[in-house]
Amino acid sequence: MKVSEFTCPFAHARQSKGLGFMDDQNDPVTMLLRLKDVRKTAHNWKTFQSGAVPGRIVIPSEVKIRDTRQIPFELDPPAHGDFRALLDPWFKRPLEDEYQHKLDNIIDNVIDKSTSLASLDIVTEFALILQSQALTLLLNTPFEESKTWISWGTHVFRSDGEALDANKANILYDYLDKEIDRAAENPTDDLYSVLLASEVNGKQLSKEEVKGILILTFAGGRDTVINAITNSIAYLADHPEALEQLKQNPDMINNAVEEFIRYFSPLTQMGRVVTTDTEVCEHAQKADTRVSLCWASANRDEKTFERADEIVLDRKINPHVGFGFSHHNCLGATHARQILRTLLLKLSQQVSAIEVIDYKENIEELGEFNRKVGFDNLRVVLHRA
Ligand code: EMZ
Repeated sequence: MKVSEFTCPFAHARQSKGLGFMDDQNDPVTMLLRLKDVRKTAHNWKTFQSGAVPGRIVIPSEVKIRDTRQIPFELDPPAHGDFRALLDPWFKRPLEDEYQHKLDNIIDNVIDKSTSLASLDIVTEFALILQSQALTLLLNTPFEESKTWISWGTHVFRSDGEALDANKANILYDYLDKEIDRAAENPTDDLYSVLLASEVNGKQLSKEEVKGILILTFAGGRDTVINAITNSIAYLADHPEALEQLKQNPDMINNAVEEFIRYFSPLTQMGRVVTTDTEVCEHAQKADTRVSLCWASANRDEKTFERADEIVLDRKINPHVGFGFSHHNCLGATHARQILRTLLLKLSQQVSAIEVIDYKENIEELGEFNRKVGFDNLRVVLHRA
C-alpha cells in the first residue's frame, strides 16, 4: 500500500446503515456518514445545535479542559451570523497581494531550507513551521511570534499519548490572556487589537470573546493545516507524475487543492447537540445527546463522487465538505487554500522528486472505526529541481 493511501473506514457502515456509533468520555456520538444527511443536518441548527456547553461539539469532547466558548463555531444563528459579519473581511485578507507576497516568501524559505537538508521530517520540520509562520500573517503579528508557537508542537490541546492535555491547553490560554492584555494597553494593527476595538450589535467585544475567537484561530487551523500539507506531500512523493503535471499545468492547482481536501479530509467530524427528541437516518436520537457530521465519510460518498476513493487531481465537480458546510463553513478556509495552492505551485517548480525514507501513521480511534488522518512523522528527501 502506498504511503499516501487513505482507505475509508466508514464505507461499509455508510452504505448499509448511514450511521456509525462511538463512545467519547461517556458522551456517545451517533455519526452521520452520508453526504446528503450531513448537509441536511448542518443546515438544521435549531435541532442540531452548535451553541452547547463549550467543548461539547468537538470530538473528542473538550468539556473537561475548556470553559471559553470558541467563536463563531460554538454559536448558533443569529449571534453566529453577527460574528461572521465582523470576522469574514479579516479572514479574506489572504486574497490581498501584499499578504500573498509575504506568504510566497515564507514558503520559498521553508522549501529552500528543506532542500538543503539531507532529509527532514515533514510534520515537525516543514508543516509545523510553515503553519506557524503563515499564522503570523493571519493574525498580523510579528514574524518572531512563530518561534513560540512552533515550540508548542502540532496540536494545542493534545500531546503524544494523551487525547486531551489540560496543561498543554493552559499554555495557549495563558499566552492569549497576555497578548489580549498587551493589545488592550498598546493597540497595534494585529487581530487582538482590531477585535478589542470592534463591536457586535453595538456592544464592544469582551476579552473573553476575543479569547474565544483566538483559541479557534490557533486550534482549528493547527493540526488540520499540518495534516493537509503533510498528506499532500506524501501524495506527491508517491506520484512523481503528479508533481510534473502540476508543473506543466499550474491551472490545475486549484482543483488539486480541493481534491486533496476532499480525499484527506483533515477534520474527520464535528459534533452537534440534539435539542429535542428526533430521528437521524431512521434512528431515534434523544434530546441532549450528540450526533456528528462526519465530513471524512461524506467526502467518500459514492452516491456523489465517482471514483470516490481515488485522487483525481483535476476533478471538476467536487462538492466536498472538507471545510464543513452551511453557515459554519470554515472561517480559515481562504488562508488554508492560499497556503496549499502556493505550496503546490512552488513545490512543482522547485522540487523534482520526493523520496520517503520513514513514516509513522497517525490513526484516530473512533469506536468501531480506525481512521488514518495524517502522520506522526514523515521523513523524506526533497530533491531540488
Ligand atoms: C476546535 C476545532 C475547530 C477544537 C474547526 O475545528 O479544532 C480542533 O482541533 C480543536 O481542538 O478546539 O478549535
